[in-house]
Amino acid sequence: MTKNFIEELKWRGMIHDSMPGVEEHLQEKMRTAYVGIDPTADSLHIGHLVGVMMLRHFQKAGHQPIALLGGATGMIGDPSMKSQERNLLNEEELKHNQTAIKTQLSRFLAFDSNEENKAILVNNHDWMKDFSFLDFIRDVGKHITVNYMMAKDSVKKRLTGENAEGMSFTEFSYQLVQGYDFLHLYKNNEATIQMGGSDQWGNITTGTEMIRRVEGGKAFAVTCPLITKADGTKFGKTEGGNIWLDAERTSPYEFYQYWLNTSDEDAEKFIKIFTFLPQEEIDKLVTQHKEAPHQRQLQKNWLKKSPLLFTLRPI
Ligand code: 545
Repeated sequence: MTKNFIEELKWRGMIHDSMPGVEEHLQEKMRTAYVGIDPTADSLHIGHLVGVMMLRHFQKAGHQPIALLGGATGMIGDPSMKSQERNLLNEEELKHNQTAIKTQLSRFLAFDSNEENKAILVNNHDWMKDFSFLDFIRDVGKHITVNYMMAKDSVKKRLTGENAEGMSFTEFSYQLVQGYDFLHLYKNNEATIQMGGSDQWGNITTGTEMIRRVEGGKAFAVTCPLITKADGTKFGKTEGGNIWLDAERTSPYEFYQYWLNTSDEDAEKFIKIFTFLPQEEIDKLVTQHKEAPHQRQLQKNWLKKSPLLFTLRPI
């Protein structure tokens, strides 16, 4: 393939973990990978963007990206790294959120192009809605032990330990549905890679395990780090709340200010994650910036070149 997708993400600081062999797997031919997004809100915030940027890089490297909208998983609620049970979303909230997220994703990924590796949008509700409970616990549940499920970091502290909060069967079963998604996309779209933030490693590996046990197939997990700021405050959040991609929630002015006020250290990190500028151009911008940091050229410059600007137009 044109260039090494993993190498490109590595120097950008976008790889937290990846399964051995994925680089060779990607060099052999065009591959298909997916990232899932649950419609738990009616807008993405910039913390969710890294998964989308990974899909964009994946496509630029000549591979086929799939974005999965979690119409079914959004009805359950992902317990990964969450310290307590979430409230279930009602049907109209889910419908509303799905429409909004779909619109936002279409700004970053061209789902309607006629390229060979055009981006595809799928919704796991489409294949889960016909699955009866009996068929699911028989045909999917049989392949994964409860021991395996409980061993996941993503749910462990909720189930074991002295102050374990406990977890509903609903949330506990979530990883089986996400795991089945991967199996479904492996069988129907030849998807052999699932990507996501580091919080998704447990859910993704339940899928690679299902693919191994049911199909005897090899599939891979690639995760990106959850973005942190040098001063330890949470990325994408201000005292006013999240930095949303929806201009009705975060005004273009606030959005621009957030990036402008990024520290020099963070700007050097974010320019690699949120733009597609090549390494030599980024190195040049960083060197210039270091000569006159007070001009904030790095902060001003990279925003102009970032696909983030697509989102400044109100929806
Ligand atoms: C569902 C079914 C699949 C595969 C994945 C999923 C979704 C996954 C999950 N992902 C997170 C998410 O956040 C809510 C978005 C609000 C609009 O919950 N189980 O949907 C985040 N994801 C992006 C990154 C993430 C993750 O969308 O993976 O780590 C945040 O950076 O938390 O078959």
